[in-house]
Parts: sequence; structure tokens; C-alpha cells
Amino acid sequence: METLANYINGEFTAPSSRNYLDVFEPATGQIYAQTPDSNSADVDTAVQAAAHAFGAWSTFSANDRSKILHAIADGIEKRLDEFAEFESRDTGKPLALAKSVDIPRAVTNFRFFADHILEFETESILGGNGSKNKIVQKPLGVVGCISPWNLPLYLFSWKIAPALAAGNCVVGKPSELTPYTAFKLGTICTEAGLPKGVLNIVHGSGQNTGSAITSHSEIKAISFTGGTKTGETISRTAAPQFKKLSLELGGKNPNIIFADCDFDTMLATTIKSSFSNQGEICLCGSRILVEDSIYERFRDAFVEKTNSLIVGDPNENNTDLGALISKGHLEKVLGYVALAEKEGGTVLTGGEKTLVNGRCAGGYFMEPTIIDGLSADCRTNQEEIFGPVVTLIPFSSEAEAVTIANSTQYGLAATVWSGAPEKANRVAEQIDAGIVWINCWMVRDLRTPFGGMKNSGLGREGGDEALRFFAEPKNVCTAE
Ligand code: TXE
Repeated sequence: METLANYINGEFTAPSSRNYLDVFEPATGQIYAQTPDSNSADVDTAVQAAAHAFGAWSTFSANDRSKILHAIADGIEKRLDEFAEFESRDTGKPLALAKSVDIPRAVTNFRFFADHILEFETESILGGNGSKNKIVQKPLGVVGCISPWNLPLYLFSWKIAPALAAGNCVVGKPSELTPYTAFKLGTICTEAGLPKGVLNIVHGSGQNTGSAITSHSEIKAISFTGGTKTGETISRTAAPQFKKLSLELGGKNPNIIFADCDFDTMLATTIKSSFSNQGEICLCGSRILVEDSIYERFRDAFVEKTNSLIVGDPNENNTDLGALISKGHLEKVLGYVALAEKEGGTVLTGGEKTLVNGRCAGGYFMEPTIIDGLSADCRTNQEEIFGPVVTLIPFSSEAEAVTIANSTQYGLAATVWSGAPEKANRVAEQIDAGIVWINCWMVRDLRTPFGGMKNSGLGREGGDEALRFFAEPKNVCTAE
């Protein structure tokens, strides 16, 4: 069995406590590796390495930092197939998805910020009024990046690439459930010529390692993606130290489908926005609001298409849905189906654990599930499930659709389907969400701000927003 190690100051090291956590392959239910459960002493060693490295790294030109980030992207790209296999094994997601989405996007994240830092204005001058103001964007120092299990390298790189590009040194922690690609990233960084200590990857649980990062007094900012409850805990720890916080939290995203949409395109995309990555994407649409004049037509076609999806071994090319991340998570999601039934819902399809024969017999698989007949304010329609479960809710007017869409504590993403651009834009404007897609889903221009409103988060990632988050503007005002 493989034993993973922390990557601190450019070296692979064991946790000082010698405590390890089991790493499971969700598709088989088998333990295949051990990952460090690092403590505050390990985090402190990483912070000291990062603080030491910051002196030199912050003086690198943007161009030199950019070259190293491109070299990291090259390193991952060269091993794309291997990385995709690691990611699929760790998460249970279809290998084809890891190959076409997760790992290519991690490569793009490094490339994007390698290029974007060259266009980012780090120095500007404002004259007039008898003074000259020189405004400089300075890197913060040591920053913490904490990421979840659903899109492991994709979301880890989405944080560390802008942090490094802006001249910071990083102490990063991937989810303890999916540590493998972050572990492998260490070697790529060394090969790419990233100086020692600039990126430190410390593995472990949220309780031990995560909280040691968020409470460390020398860490200036925390960029976090994960559950809303965890975001709350992190805020409580970090706020009294006046750390900058970027929080990307949960969602309960509405898909609003009007009768005048392009039905076939909408249906094909709604299948993806419901069940891609087993529904374990914070941007998946989990409440499908359908105009009542097409409700039955949509329901029947959607159920039929869902029934043709294949739940199976992530390594098989024709698999649409792989395994859920863990036994506990599978039980949680199945628990929501039971709750929905108690709340008066009808399971139109799915709702059960799926048994996959052969090597995956012990895996955490579940049928894609559609439920209707629930009120918009019941728990099933209010709480994030984060699995292959969607609900259908009919609506009869634009105003009602907007009211239902905005009726949860979340505000991450939404989708509007309509052939009438004015109406679609009018509705999009009224929805409380960080991103609204009209007639599409998951289309991303990385220059645009990304994040959630309400309890879906704080701050924005992407483009200039991310680079500004990892910088402190300083103004030097000279009398003229
Ligand atoms: O998230 P956690 P989990 C949601 C989803 C899911 C729920 C729980 O609803 O069911 O979150 O998933 C680290 N201090 N999303 O348990 O616990 C943890 O080790 C510092 C939505 O994975 O929030 C991991 O690295 N760090 C989300 C990271 O935080 C702590 C994607 C996320 O774990 C910590 C994933 C602490 N006290 C889950 N506790 C999205 N919106 O993309 C945990 N961590």
C-alpha cells in the first residue's frame, strides 16, 4: 500500500506525528493508500518554509513567475492520462470525465494565471490635486488554500495558480478524501523549477490540518472551497486575525425552464447539469423549475433520458455516472431520498443504491434520481444534497419562478432556458446568484468573477478578482 507524504520546502516528508488516514477508492470501497494527518507542528514547518521562500519569490518578475507556472502546466499536461487515472481512482468519477474536464482544466488554470499576471496592472499612477499617487499591488506573503474532494486538482490549482502568480507563497491542503493528485503535483513543481518553499502541500483532516492552517497567525489569507458549515467555522477562526477570506461554499441551484426554449438542447444540457460528476459539482442544478404548460412533456422526456444513463465502473468508456465519494456521503444522499418521500415527494426514477458487479461490487454507486411533488420550501428543496438527485417543481409565471429560485439560503448559480432573450435576461437579473447561465451550463470564461451570494460564499475567484484577492494595494502619495 502506498504511503503519501507532505511536500514541504521542496521535500517529501512524513507527518511529525506519524499519524495517517486511510484513502479509499470509492468505486471499489477498498483502501489503497495512507495519507498524512498532519498537525499544527507540520503546518508551522510549512509556514516557516513559505515565509522564508517569500523573500525571493516576491521579487521574481511577473515574467519569471509566469514561465514557471507554464512549466507546471506542461508537466501536468505531459502526464494527463496518468493524472486522470489518479483522479478517477480517488473520486470515483468516470475516467473519461477526469481526462476531458478535471485534468485539462487544472492545466488551463496554471496557464491562464501564468498569462493573466502579465496583463494585470500591478502599478498605477494617479496625478493631479498637487500630488502624485503611486499605487502598487503587493503580494500578501504566506496564504492558505483549502480545497474539497469533488474536483480535486481542478479546484486546488484554481486557488494556488493565482496565489503563486501574484507573488505569494502557499500552504495548501487538498481534501483528505482525495489527496493523490495534489501529492503528485509536488514532483511536477520541483521539475518545473519552482523554488523550494514557494508551494507547500500539507495533507490531513479538516479538524487537524485545516484548522491549523486557518488559525496560523502568519497566514495572511485563506481561500477555501467546501461546505457552508465549514466556511462558517473558518470565518470564526480567521476573522479575529483579520485574515482575508475567499469562501466558495454550497449551492441549491435552480434551473428555470420556460416553455419557449429549444427543448432538445435544454434536455440534453439539463441531463448534464443534473448528473455530471454524480451531481457532485457545486454548480449542478438541483431544483428544476419547469413552466407548467410543458411540465408533463419535460418530466417524461427527462425521466426517459435519465433511465438510459449508465452507472458503472469509472474505467469503462460508456459509464455516465461513477461512484459517490464515500460510504458516508452515499448514505447521506440516500437519506435525502427517504426524507423526500416522507415530505410527500414521488420518486419518478432512481432513489436506490446501484450494485455494480465485478471489481466494483463494494463501490458507492447510486441511481440518478428524479423526485417531484414537493413544496418549494421543504427540506429536500432547501438543503444541498450534493449527489445525483434532482427535484422537479412546476411554475406558472415569471414572477413565481424567480420567487422559488430565490427561496433558499444559497445563491451560487442558476440556469435560464428560454427562446426570448429579453425575458431570459430579465429573469437572470432578478436571480440572486453569482452566475446565471442563459441557454447553456458550465460555460466558463476564466476572466469573469466566480463565486456565490448569500450563504454560497464570500468574495469572487477568477481573473483580476483572484489576483486582487491575493494582493494588498498600497498607495504612496508624494507632494508635487
Ligand atoms: O466539505 P468540507 P466535505 C459541500 C457538500 C458536501 C459538504 C461536505 O454539501 O456534502 O460540503 O463535504 C477542509 N478548518 N461541498 O466534508 O468538510 C476539508 O478537509 C479548515 C460543496 O468535503 O467543507 C477539505 O479540505 N478546513 C463544495 C475542505 O475543507 C477544514 C465541494 C472541504 O471540506 C475544516 C465539496 C476546518 N474546520 C463539498 N473542516 C463546493 N461548493 O464546491 C474541513 N476542512
